[in-house]
Amino acid sequence: MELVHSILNMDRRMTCVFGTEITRCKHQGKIMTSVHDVTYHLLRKQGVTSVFGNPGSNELPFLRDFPADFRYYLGLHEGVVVGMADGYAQATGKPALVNLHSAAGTGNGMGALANACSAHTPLIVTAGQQTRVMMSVEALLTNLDSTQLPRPLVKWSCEPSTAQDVPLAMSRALHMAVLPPSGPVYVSVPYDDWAAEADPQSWALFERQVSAVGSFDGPSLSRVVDRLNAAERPVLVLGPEVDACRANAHAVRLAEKLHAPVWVAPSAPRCPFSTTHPNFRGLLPASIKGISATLSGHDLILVVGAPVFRYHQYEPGAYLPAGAALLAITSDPQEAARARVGDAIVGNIHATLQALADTVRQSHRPSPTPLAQTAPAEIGPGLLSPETVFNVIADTAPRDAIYLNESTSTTDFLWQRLPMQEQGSYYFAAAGGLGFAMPVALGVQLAEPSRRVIAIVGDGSANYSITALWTAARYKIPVVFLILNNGTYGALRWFAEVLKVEGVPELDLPGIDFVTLAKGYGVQSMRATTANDLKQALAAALRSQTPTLIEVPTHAEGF
Ligand code: TZD
Ligand code: CA
Repeated sequence: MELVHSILNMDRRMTCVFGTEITRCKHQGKIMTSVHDVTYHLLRKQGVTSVFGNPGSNELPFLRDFPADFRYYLGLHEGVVVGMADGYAQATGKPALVNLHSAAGTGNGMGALANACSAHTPLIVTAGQQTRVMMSVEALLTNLDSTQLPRPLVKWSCEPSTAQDVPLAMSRALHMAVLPPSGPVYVSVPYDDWAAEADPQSWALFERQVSAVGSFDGPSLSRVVDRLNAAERPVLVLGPEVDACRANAHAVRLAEKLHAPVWVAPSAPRCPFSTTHPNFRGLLPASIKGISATLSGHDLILVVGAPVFRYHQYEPGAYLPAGAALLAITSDPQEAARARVGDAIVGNIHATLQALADTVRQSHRPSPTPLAQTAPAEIGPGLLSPETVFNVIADTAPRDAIYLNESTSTTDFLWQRLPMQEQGSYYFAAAGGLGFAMPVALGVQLAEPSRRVIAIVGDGSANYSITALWTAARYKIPVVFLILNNGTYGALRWFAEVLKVEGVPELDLPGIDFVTLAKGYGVQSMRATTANDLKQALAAALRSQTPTLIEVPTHAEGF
């Protein structure tokens, strides 16, 4: 009696929020609300109505009667699925939902999950599990040790112990993904759970708000402000979190008040500071020695929203230049704790940058002089140089274009030549995993329909997620894919020189025709062999409402 009463109670509450769905359940002769319906309603109320997925039998019960106000984006490989969701979540700043097939689908998505984990992307990755009674005999498609499988690339993972716990697990996942430091989480759901009857009190989850506050208290802020005011030659090093939390304008104010030069932290996954601002200096090199050489002469290095530091190539040296102190501000306690040098403060980047920009004293030292303009590249006979390609892009793309970079050997040219002035203008794989740019471009374009997204991708990288082309065509996502085809794994040739390694087999990839591949997946495509061809093709692609692939044969400079 008690139970019936509370179900009816829930029914009344749910009728007002569920509308037609609950009515349909009643027509089938029973008053019940399923875990399925409660979970969709939770997602709806929390603002998550896009699902990025690739289904199998374990996932079909979750996808049953897919609600009309939700959107499902199909990726043909899980690297594309997770990448799309990563781009969507990064560009919206909101969590995105992924649905993968059991262990195999999760495994296929894990390269992309490594990038999302390093980028602190709030992703809720769900995977269908075998039905509960068949899990113990390890029937086909059982996800063994499901909560261990995605670790350490997720902050939290769970397989609810009862069907009634699924909405709570999903609610917890939504909040965990977003709370700082944000990041991916994983929920494995046995497929028979979706049809089970929901806990009558599930409605209490629908509108829960869970948030973290955290700006500096007065004394902590004063200590940082005093150090900045006392410094004679301060420098700012800005990381991806500044762009992710949309604090770009506060970073500009801080740099302008301090008259400080600004470097972008190494291996940058995002662009936190306008590359045309007079204080902008460039992208820091990714080696210990290179960073201390570049920052030498400064007495205080303020790092905001980046680890100290995301090194790549090993070139030993002093971790800091002589006479320099370092102070880092990050939202990630792990980043703060693992740095080898300097002090660190864990806090909210947006609030902190705002407070610092409001509070530091206006400096009277000379402000940094703008960098000299990069000379246009010489256009000689033969294959185009990457420098020319970037000049053409800079001349042709709109001011607020969004760039995805996965042309690994030309990253320095990109940073020197492409103007990136707006928040959210640049994305690069935060863990260095290839297969990033093409799917992430799709997610970013879905999130930013009024801006143009240009994915600049090497011929090697393009193959890891080539099926993103089909998804682009299927949903008419008008990304421009620019494939720089130098016929080789250029970055590995460069690295072989750094490591003094000779005789490595198979670094070249001759004979891939991207124009034909694109056509096969339903994407319009062309090959551009001169600067003029490229300009025409890019301008036409940017006018188009559908995706375009432009293949540009380039020479592999220096290899
Ligand atoms: N596999 C994955 C998933 N991620 C990786 N980073 C690599 C392999 C190793 N790798 C790099 O780090 S760069 C690179 C590889 C294979 C070459 C990429 O070649 P490309 O670009 O044609 O895309 P460049 O400009 O020729 O280097
Ligand atoms: Ca290449």
